[in-house]
Amino acid sequence: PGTIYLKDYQAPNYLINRTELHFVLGEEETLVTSRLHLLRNTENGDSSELILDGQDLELVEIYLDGDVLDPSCYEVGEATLLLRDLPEQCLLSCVTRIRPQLNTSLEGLYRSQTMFCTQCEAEGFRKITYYLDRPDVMSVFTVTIDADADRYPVLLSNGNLEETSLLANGLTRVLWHDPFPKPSYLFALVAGDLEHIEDSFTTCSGREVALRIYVEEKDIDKCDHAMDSLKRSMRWDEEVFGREYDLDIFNVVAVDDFNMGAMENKSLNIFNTSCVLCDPNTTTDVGYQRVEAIVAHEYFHNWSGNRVTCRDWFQLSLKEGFTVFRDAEFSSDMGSRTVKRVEDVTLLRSAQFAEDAGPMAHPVRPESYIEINNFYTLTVYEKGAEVVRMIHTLLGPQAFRAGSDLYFARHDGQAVTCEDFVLAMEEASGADLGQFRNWYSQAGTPRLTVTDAWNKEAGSYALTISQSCPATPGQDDKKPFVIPVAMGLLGDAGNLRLQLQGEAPDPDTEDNTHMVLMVDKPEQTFVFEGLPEKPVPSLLRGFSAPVRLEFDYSRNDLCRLMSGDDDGFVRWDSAQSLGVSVITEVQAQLLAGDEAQVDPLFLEACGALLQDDALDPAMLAEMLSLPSENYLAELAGEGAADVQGIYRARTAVLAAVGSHCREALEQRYAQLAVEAKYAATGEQIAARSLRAVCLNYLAAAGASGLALANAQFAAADNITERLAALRVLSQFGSRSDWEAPMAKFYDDWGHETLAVNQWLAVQASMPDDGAIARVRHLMEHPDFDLRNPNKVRSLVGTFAGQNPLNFHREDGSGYRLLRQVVAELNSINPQIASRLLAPLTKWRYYQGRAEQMRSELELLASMDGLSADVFEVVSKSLK
Ligand code: DPP
Ligand code: ZN
Repeated sequence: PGTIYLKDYQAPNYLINRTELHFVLGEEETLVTSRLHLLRNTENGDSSELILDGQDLELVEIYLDGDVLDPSCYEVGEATLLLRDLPEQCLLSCVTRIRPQLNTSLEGLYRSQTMFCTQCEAEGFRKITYYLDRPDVMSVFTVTIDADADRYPVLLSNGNLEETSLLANGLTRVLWHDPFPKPSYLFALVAGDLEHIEDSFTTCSGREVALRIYVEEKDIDKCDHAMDSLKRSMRWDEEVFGREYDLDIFNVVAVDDFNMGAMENKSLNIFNTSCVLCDPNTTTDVGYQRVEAIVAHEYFHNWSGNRVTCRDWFQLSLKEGFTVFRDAEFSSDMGSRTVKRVEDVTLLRSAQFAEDAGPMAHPVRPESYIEINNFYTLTVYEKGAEVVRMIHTLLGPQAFRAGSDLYFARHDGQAVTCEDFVLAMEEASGADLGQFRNWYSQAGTPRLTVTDAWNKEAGSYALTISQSCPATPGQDDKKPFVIPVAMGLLGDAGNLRLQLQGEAPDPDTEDNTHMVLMVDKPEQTFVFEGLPEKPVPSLLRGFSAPVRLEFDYSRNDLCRLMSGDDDGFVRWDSAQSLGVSVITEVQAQLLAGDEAQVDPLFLEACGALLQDDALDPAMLAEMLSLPSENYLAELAGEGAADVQGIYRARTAVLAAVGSHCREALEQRYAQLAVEAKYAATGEQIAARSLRAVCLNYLAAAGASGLALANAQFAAADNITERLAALRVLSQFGSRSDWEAPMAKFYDDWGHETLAVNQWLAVQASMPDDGAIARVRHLMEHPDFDLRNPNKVRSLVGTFAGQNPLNFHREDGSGYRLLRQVVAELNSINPQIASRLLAPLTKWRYYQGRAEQMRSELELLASMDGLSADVFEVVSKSLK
């Protein structure tokens, strides 16, 4: 497979102004007739040759302007259709035969259970018909679908339904027309025997929009939360971004077999069932929040993605980074802003930082790829959103909104670049984002090293901040970034007034305790004056930039920030840092053969937190959660992560806190019991999350915690509490503790796919010696299916990603298991195979494991028939 470069971008030499498609859906095969209204793109030369994309297609007929095309005028290649001597304007028509029933890649048109559905982003449309399958070719689509009336009473595509008729042969025919030009990746089709719920939304200008969610009949009661979320998203986008919906209909369809979470096809969003269905017995609290966020994300794409789309796939973050920023703002407004921020930063630091330090590291706007599917990454999405957030911080909310308005107004109906976005932000605000653009072009996580100096006589305090960025593949030397460092200074009685040396006091704010320092040079010193005492610096408030920050805090300083800072994020982050430092210390003690001695300071800090009734329980739950094993491994650095040591130390700290704070934990646990019927309200969710944290500590500390977990499992009226109990029992108990409840869970909920998936995940993350045999055994379970991405992710993905102790077993059996599954999936579903592989690519991190991990990668590399997806990840990570 070859490499594609951003620098080679060329505009298409033909445009497709109108696209008419006719599908005849059958049980063996589907016939697709296309009518493409082509127009030469004279801006881009006058070549009469056109190369269309096409994959796994059988070309049955081909016509030009109504006449059969002479075979000398075209050539069918492996993944192309080459056309010669095309007139400047013409109608090209093709009939292709495809076999959706055999399509296990879940790209293009395929079967999921009893229905037909599509997934065309990024390059799936070429598996439907020959086309210019690239986002800068925008076309008005008209779609006719013929299908068996009994089997497929529901036939959907983008835009408006214009006609329905019954054909003589027992087929229904529908005609859909989408007035908005769109790229092929936003095309969608669904056919099935589906039920739907319906609601409506009145837009700010008074248009009535019909909202429908389509699901299999058995799931019809699980749609309400998604519908409410959709309406909230539509209102929020009007209020906060001034974006109104533009058609009279908006459809959502839930499908079981789906590679991604969901897809923003114009007016026909297709969702993975796991990201849209909600029921207290199948969906956890976190799941409810995820559904709200993803419904919003896909809806927001209607403007940031669909009305204004990407010129090429290197610009993916243009729509994804911006839309993740938008959905994060939405979630913050719907719930707790600080908790949402903590969740996002946790993901960024434990997974995106690792990606940015690994063999697949790439800039937010990559410069090359082999397989674009490999670039739907945490870097493009989450770091991309952080870059947009920094622009928001630099410009302020009003200028940012002006920039967003200008961007949408100027580029409506166009396919544009990240540069166009930045230009609109600059023009609307007057800001110079020249150097800021390095965030788009340079990979790697910048490191900020901060030192301080206190001058008692002068009452001045100096912070010296230096930045650097490690080399990443293809980028050895990095230019300095523009890094907004939001900060404050904490004194004995609270946050201190900030006065920078050489700057006039800010007349607007009497109580000036917060500021954003612009770090844009390799090293800078900021001096604060007029201070009554030596402060503790509160740095990177709200995680104002996606960087690693190093400052030599004492444990006392961290405790002070934890309890006394104005910024919720810094309070949480200080608790994390304290946790890291304590766990690392215990790890060294255990390694030396000593007993674990957990610093009493930490135990008391946890105790104090538990007594803090003023803190939001959701926030308290976050502050009391120890850093994850993965994050600790990431912090250990290359060649130094000792998973067993980390696990033992972390468990010892859990147990120590559990014993030390037993009374307070038991008290909180009891107090927070939710008596009311399950509801996914902020208050209930907060209570359950803090209870789960308490239960975890108590169970780590011994039998009484396990007894509580058992009682919780028996009494729960929802999956959140059931799973929390099962998790605790299976993490800290012995077989006799978890065996019966594990079996009971399946007996009770085995008929609910989404519940079974989580049951698989709990078992995949168990730390005991039987884990690998258990995962292999579960792969034989009648409910497991290698063709279903959700099942694979739940069982194998969780095992490799969330069970470090067993994945990294010394005998290499964890690696072997993953390699075998990837090898099998390579031909079934390359996209999922390549994603699953990620944990093996981190071979540089793990102490004493590099050879074993590499050798599994090498085995994959030597396989016949390796997909481009897996090839790219394997070959880059072996470099
Ligand atoms: N469906 C994916 C998303 O919305 C890709 N566009 O992020
Ligand atoms: Zn998206």
